[in-house]
Amino acid sequence: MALFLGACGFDVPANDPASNRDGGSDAPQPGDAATEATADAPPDAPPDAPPVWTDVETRTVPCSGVDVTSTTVLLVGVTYRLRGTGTCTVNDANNSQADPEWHYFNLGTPRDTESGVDNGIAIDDATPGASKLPAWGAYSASHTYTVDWIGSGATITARYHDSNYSNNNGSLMLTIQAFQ
Ligand SMILES: [Ca+2]
Ligand SMILES: [Ca+2]
Repeated sequence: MALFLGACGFDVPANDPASNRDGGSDAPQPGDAATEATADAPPDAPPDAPPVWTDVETRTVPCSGVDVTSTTVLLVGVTYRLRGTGTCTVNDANNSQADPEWHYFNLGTPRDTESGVDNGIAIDDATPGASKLPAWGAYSASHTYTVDWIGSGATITARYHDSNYSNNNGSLMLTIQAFQ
């Protein structure tokens, strides 16, 4: 057992002068204490504020289908949150309303898609189609949705997807949140 511990550095021959300076586990040494003081905050320093989800950029996303590119660069591999909210008009003939994922909710059962297009705010996807990212989730009467989004070391571009932009009015809101 002693040989094993010695190999691991927890036991030092009594005649080794090094044991008087460092490596002894039974008594604090000045070198150890200094290292710990550097690594840890002083006892009387105020604690760091815990990180919280913080809005870093909020942009208007017109339902006319124009691209909106963030000024924020989302760091690669870092998890952010995107919050989409608001309502706009996606058919001015029947006043069908839309939010970041759903539409028609003011006229009947909320619809996810229309004419083969998944209506809603898409990120980094310029082409309306049968699916998009993100999927903002189940219908919410508050019209507010939050999803995680992993940064790719670049800005993000939002675009409202619809099968027919000619009868749209208004805009939605997109907020980028960072845990900081
Ligand atoms: Ca439309
Ligand atoms: Ca949808």
